[in-house]
Amino acid sequence: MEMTIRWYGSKYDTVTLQQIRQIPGVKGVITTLYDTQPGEVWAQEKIHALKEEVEAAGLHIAGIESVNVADEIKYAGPDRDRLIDNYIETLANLGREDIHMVCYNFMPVFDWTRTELARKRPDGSTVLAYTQEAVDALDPQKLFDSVHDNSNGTVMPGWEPERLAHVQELFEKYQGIDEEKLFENLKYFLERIMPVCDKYDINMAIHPDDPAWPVFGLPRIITCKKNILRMMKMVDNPHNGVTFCSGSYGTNPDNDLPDMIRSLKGRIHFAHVRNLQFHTRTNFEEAAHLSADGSFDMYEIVKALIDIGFDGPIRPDHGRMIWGEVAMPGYGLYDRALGAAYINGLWEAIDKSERRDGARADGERPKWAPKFTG
Ligand code: DNO
Repeated sequence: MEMTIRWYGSKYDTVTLQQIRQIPGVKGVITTLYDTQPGEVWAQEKIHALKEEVEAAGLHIAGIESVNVADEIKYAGPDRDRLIDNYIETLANLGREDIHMVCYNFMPVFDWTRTELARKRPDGSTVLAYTQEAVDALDPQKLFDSVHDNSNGTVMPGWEPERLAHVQELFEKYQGIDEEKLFENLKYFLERIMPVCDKYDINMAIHPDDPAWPVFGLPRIITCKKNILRMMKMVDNPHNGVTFCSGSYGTNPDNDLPDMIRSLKGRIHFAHVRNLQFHTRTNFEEAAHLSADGSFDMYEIVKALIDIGFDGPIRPDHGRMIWGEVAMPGYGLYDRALGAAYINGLWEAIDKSERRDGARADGERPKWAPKFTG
């Protein structure tokens, strides 16, 4: 695996590349052209400039999150072929710049959904949280307004004001789109983009729907093992893969995360690792990455990734807001840096003990030889 941090670009992120560079083990960033709208072609020069900026800070681009898919592709509107052509051109431009992993999602209208952006925890940190009751009581426009007003002056990914100014119209376009239709439209999209992915060796990594069930009556399909395996089979190309996001699939406690990881061997191209704390099935908040702080056994999640030989980019996911930081909710520096350190620690411990248990006779220890770097 390669440990990475998500970075939104110098115009949008409160965290700098220089800060990221000092997180132990991080050489790669996961980034995007945050000022492009879904459906627009990403010019190669713009991608190149972003790459140069990242490299000048001693880092590299380990992948893109996200190249967003236009709603019109998801609901199969009359303009979808032109929009898919644009997507293909963007992928080719990324490939030409030697970028080989693209995270995207196929959620209608809204990307990830949280109902609170700063729920206070007993230790004084604040976290993103979700209750179904709040979603059921809200109309979508209000939810958008509250996300917009509480993002500490940042724009939350997937909640772009330009697009969501038309929430009502968007909802109308999805009338008649059920799960089966959405699957069909995803298949159509993937079949059209696979040739360019093959040509430039681009791993597409679909992000799960978060939460992993329909919200506001809109269908959601990337929610569980059965559906994700269906998606892998329906376009059976190794470039058609997934972002394994523990915090998103984990919103449904019936999803056995280590088992899902094992069933996706070879098709996980990107991993988001984070923990949740459940109060009830439909009331949860985002915890620190540490197992003891939340509901998940993070050791088992990391172990499953190691067991399947996962070697793609991985990143800590949403962090708590701690130590007085003011940043995009979920995307501050401090708690994500702690998350990266914790995941690195789990990884090293599991990886080494598995290799050694397999390779060494009882009682034998490798020679202790601290390295001198000169
Ligand atoms: C939220 C993110 C999502 C994710 C997209 C991928 O923090 O995990 O916005 O990036 O769904 O397209």
